[in-house]
Amino acid sequence: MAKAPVQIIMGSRSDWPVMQTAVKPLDDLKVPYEAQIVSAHRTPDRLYQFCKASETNGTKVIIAGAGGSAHLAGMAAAMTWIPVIAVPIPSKYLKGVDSLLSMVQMPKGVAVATQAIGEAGAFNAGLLASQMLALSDKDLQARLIEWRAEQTASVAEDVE
Ligand code: RP5
Repeated sequence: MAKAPVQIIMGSRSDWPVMQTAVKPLDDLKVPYEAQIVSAHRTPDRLYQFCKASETNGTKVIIAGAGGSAHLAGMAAAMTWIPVIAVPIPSKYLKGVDSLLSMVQMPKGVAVATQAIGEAGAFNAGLLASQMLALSDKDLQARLIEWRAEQTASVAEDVE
């Protein structure tokens, strides 16, 4: 069955409050997505099935959010040629620096597009996914250009 072009995965339901922020730009830009829990260490078989299926089911980009020793994005990127955008989830003790370093320090040969820690990173992940799809979708490209113009127009010059 054909899937939405943007597939959002996260290691735990506890990641959803942060990962929901990725949905905002996707909704604004009318980009279809689906979200589910896939854990690299708790549900490795689910991750394998998800990655293998992604190569033939219409998935265009994967957004992966995880916290702690966050191997979800790297493992996903290792198992599919579909591009993977990573969102480091803030963690209890190390505040997401552990998640960030786990994601951003990928060894040469498997690419992961790591974003900032937390909500800003999740939002930008949705935005980046939209920009990637806009390369081959003129209507989305137009919506993206308009969205950027509105953002620019919303920034006041005055401090008060
Ligand atoms: C990671 O462990 C998840 O991505 C989550 O950020 C973290 C904690 O998970 P829970 O203990 O809240 O399920 O796998």
